[in-house]
Amino acid sequence: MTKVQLCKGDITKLDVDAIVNAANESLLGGGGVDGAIHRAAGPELLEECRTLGGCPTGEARITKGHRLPAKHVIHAVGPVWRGGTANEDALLASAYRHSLNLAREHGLRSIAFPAISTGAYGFPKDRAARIAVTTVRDFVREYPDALDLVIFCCFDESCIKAHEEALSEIWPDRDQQTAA
Ligand code: AR6
Repeated sequence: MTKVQLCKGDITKLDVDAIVNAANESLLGGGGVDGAIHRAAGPELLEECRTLGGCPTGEARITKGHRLPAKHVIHAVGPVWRGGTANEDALLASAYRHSLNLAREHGLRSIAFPAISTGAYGFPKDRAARIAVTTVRDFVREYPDALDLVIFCCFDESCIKAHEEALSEIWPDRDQQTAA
């Protein structure tokens, strides 16, 4: 059974097998959660990212966690919001799905997601939360033994609220774990 946890705070502090980064196609760092992850992981992360040659929108790449408590970073590239008619929903779902598949392929048991695309990339938070929750739910139903824990890590109250609503609407029968 995969437990699902919603937590508020800084994803760089989480001691899990992988934290997911909301990266851009260059994979060479940026602001927001990407900046925070690179600062906390140290320059070795950027060095490793340079070897990857970027990543298309809707996909993800895995690196080590370097100086982070997390063992790995999964760098997912979500879409820039362009009003909803540029395949944004499918691309966001794909970024989550690729991240979950990478975790499974590497035998990782715990993963924490930030709210990909909802900062600099402007994706509406409620809509993004519903896509995040649906994609994780579908993965967990398909691979119930792959993961022990999935964390949705929110940085602010509006993100928490969006995920709480999405979770109770879309995945009421999930295995919940209360925040530590
Ligand atoms: N821990 C958890 N969540 C965080 C943290 C943190 N330390 N810091 C910010 N957030 P954003 P995007 C939340 O802008 O929209 C970068 O420059 C934030 O509140 O980080 O996917 C990249 O290099 C928001 O809810 O990512 C790209 O160029 C969420 O993380 C671009 O921004 C995502 O906000 C990607 O934009």
